[in-house]
Amino acid sequence: MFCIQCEHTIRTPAGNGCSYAQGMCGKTSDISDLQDVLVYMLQGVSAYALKAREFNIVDGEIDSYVAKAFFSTLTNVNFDEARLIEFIRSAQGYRNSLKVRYEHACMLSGVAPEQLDGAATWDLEEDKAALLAEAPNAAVNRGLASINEDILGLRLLCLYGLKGVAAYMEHARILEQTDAEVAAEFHRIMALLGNDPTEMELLLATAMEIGKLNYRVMEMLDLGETNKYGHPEPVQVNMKAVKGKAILVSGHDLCDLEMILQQTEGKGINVYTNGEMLPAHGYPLLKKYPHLVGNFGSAWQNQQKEFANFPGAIVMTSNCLIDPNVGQYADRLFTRSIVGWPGVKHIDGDDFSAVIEKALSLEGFKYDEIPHYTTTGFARNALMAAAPAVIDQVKAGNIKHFFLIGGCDGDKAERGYYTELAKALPDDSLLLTLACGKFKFNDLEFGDINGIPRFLDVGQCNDSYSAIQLALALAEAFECDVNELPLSLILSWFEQKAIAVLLTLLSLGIKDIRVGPTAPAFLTDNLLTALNEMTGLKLITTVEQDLADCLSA
Ligand code: FS2
Ligand code: SF4
Repeated sequence: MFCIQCEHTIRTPAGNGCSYAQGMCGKTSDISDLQDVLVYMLQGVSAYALKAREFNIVDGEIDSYVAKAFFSTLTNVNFDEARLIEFIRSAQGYRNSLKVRYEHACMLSGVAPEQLDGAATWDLEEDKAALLAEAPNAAVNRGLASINEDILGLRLLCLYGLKGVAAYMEHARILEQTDAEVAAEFHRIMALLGNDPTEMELLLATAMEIGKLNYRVMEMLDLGETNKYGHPEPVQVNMKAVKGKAILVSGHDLCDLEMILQQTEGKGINVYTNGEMLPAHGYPLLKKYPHLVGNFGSAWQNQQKEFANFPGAIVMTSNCLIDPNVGQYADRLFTRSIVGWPGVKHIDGDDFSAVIEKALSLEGFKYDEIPHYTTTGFARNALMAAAPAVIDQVKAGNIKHFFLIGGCDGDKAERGYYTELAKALPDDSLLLTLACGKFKFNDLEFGDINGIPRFLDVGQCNDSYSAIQLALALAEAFECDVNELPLSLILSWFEQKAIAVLLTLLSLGIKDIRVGPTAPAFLTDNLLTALNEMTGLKLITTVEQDLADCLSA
């Protein structure tokens, strides 16, 4: 195995990457190798999806399938061999189907079909041993002997960024948002990466194209969520337990939460959000359910302790899942969609009765805890509604700086930086946040500036789209470039969605972003220097230093 896609990756003086029997996330070498085979096979599907488009052959089912299957290879998503083998099997079938249709169209048009190579020609036996035997040919560091590490690093920046895009495409698809042009661009980049490009300029340009593609996908996702559930409104969310039977819903998919809320109505079960599901409380058509009682727990890295203490059923609708056997709650855990863990019950379709039965069979919370609240719901519309007042306060000199501190959470001690930074922000600044990194400080009190809350939770990681809209609106109001605003972006990364969002921000020309707690291990020193020169991207240092630099910029 060789995997280097997340911030947890093993770093040694001899080199970076999880390459032993098991990754830091708990992924076995077999799972890692099967994921490599799947990704390479999907690149072959994309190569033929692209050729087929030359004859206007567009298969929406296959377009959606490629993004969904690719999503299953993100960090902390799918650890189930059988599911991955099934994904590979289907991918091969789809690739063959597109190839036949493409060649038939060529024949009808009297042109010779192009002979593709690499993943597009891969014929695999479908048993596990045969698939694993092919894994070295699919490994993300294949051909390393013939390229330098900077090229590999850029390929991986693109591959991992595109994984994040795929995840958002799948989230958008569930909300009935698909787009054939987006799918075509996605296939183009998938196929390109499957051909192991070696030119640095091409790869850098591709990274920016991935960022732009992701911006479009986040826009689709925003549309899907707001069309279906309304525009989020600021809301206080109780973070303490309420007496009674309970279901905990984690991950990003609002549709799953809605179905669970509908199916538990009148059954005496309280529903809680966890992790990235917290912003769901702001959506009018979700917060109307009185039995959506609050948020339980914090970010993914704490789930083994927090889920073990949750006396009800737990549903993982998407990332981040970690080993449920450690906390011994696997028997009351349910996975959805692309998520999988061997032995954990997977819910296909729309029937959550198994979850409800499990919740009813468990004790639930015995007592009400003293409530403690956080606020969420400052997504696009709420921010835009607040923008005129914010602009007035900026003009009056009462708001002097905006900080966006967001991204992924994780368990490294260095991440305490983000808590300390939030605490150290000057009183005349606003703190916007998003994604699960907010749990580092969203239980703190930040007060307000003449009625404008200083702490603004914009939403999930994909709601970076809303934060970008606010930045653009402020730049327009002050007739300046976004980079001239008193705005500092200080991000925390862990997994591939964060890479996609970072590429989006860079592709929009946003400069001087700080990222931490450590540099992505797949980026070499040369690449970090190049990105710094191009965009001002830099690593976090100390709270005091970074704050001083941000405020003096
Ligand atoms: Fe947090 Fe994990 Fe949102 Fe990331 S729940 S680190 O995948 O997607 O952010
Ligand atoms: Fe290692 Fe992260 Fe890959 Fe897991 S996902 S094997 S922790 S690099």
